Amino acid sequence: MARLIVHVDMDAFYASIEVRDRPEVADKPVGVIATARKGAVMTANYVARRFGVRSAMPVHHAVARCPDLVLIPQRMDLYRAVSAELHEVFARYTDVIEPLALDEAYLDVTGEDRTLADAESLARAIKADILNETRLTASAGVSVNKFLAKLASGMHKPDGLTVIRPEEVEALLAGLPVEEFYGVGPVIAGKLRAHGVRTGADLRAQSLPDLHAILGPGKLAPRLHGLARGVDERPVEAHREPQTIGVERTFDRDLTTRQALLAELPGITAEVEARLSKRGYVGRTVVLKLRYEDWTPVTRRKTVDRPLSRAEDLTNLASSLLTPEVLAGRGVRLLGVSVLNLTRRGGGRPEPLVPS
Ligand code: TTP
Ligand code: MG
Repeated sequence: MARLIVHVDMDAFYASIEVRDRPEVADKPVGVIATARKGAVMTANYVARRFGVRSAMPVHHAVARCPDLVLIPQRMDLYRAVSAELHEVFARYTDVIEPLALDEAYLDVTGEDRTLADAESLARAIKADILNETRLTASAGVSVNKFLAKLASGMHKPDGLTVIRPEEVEALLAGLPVEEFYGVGPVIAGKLRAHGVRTGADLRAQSLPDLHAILGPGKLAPRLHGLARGVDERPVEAHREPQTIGVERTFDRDLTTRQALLAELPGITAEVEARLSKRGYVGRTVVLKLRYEDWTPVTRRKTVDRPLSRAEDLTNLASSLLTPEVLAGRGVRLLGVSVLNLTRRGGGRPEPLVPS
């Protein structure tokens, strides 16, 4: 039975929600920003994208490109709530849902006697439900594996519905830059390009030993050898374990003393404890994260022998990481504590499907 995968990705997610709730900006370029003064644009609506405004662009660059840009501070709780509504829709169509982000998920809709055309109909129905219930548009991609489904969902944004059929794969991948293949970041792309491998067609021309020679002995060579042929066996993982659970707090002003930062820690770690407990995890590594006044991040971590989850323990560890050397005499805009190396607490409740 061939697998049938749908990838759903909301269009300009945060910005679309803000525009939905403010009809007066519907035709204007809109960017959503973090509340910190010197943040970057989190995302922009498609009107703003025509001016070149992009996610992660510093606000002043965005405004230079698009002087009429309407800047709206983020409302993360609202985006989480909308994400939960999306997951209610998904759950009507399949139990096998892998969230990738608040606005993005893979759905495995494989079924006895089901064809790609059936999966396309399901994707159309999912998009219609989402539009009815949230007044937002999604783009969906439908194909026989995760790589191709995700590629498809990005092909006709916004409000796209794209099917990639096995017979179309070779022609479609031939012209694709290597960066677009799953797992190829800037470093890997550099290695490939240094060997003249720039496109999907170049990639497909490499034998597995060729790829091993370029990329080393690991799993990457066989993975790319498969992807170049449209093969991707990764399952849709409905209960993927979270890598990290944590809380960050952005301040309205710079905190300049260690004392002031220490005073913020208990509130943050109490929330981390609540999140760990709700999701049923404990962890062995505590990460302290700061952003200085210019938004440069710095992190420090410590791993202990026995898993932790209590706020008091997290506060103690985080305090010990908050050294004068880390503070460097600078103002701090953001403070965060997260826990990694997570394991399930004995008898903990299962992981919810919606990421937090
Ligand atoms: P994306 O799905 O990457 O982007 P998008 O939904 O805004 O636009 P589209 O999918 O139509 O291209 O990310 C989802 C949300 O995640 C996005 O609305 C805002 C947030 N986000 C950031 O905060 N910072 C980032 O750098 C990116 C890429 C996204
Ligand atoms: Mg999106």
